[in-house]
Amino acid sequence: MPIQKSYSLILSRLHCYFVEENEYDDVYLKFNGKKIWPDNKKQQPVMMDTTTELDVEIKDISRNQEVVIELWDWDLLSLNDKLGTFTMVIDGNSGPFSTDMTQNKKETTKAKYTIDWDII
Ligand SMILES: [Ca+2]
Ligand SMILES: [Ca+2]
Repeated sequence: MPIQKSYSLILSRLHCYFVEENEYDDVYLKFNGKKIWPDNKKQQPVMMDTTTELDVEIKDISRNQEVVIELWDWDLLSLNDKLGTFTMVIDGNSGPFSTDMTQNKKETTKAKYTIDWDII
């Protein structure tokens, strides 16, 4: 991959292998303290063994910059729970890539997710 000044990180798919709650999690993604997905609603329900298309672009990422994406579960009657984080680094290799979620063990015991991503 040619060396560029900055890159865009594309989140393409979210795989759910195990949900935290019964039947489904109401998930959304955050980056730098802001919700970045889904666009037009608070959360997206996902069930076990499913893949959800993402189509998120995060611009102006530099080489070797650590990008930490948070996966949250929305709750109606209690505080939302941070299920875990995906840590990605653009290291000069070409994608596509897959990154497993690091579980937030304070609030999560079951959730297992992976994100597919790429660089442009
Ligand atoms: Ca929930
Ligand atoms: Ca909660």
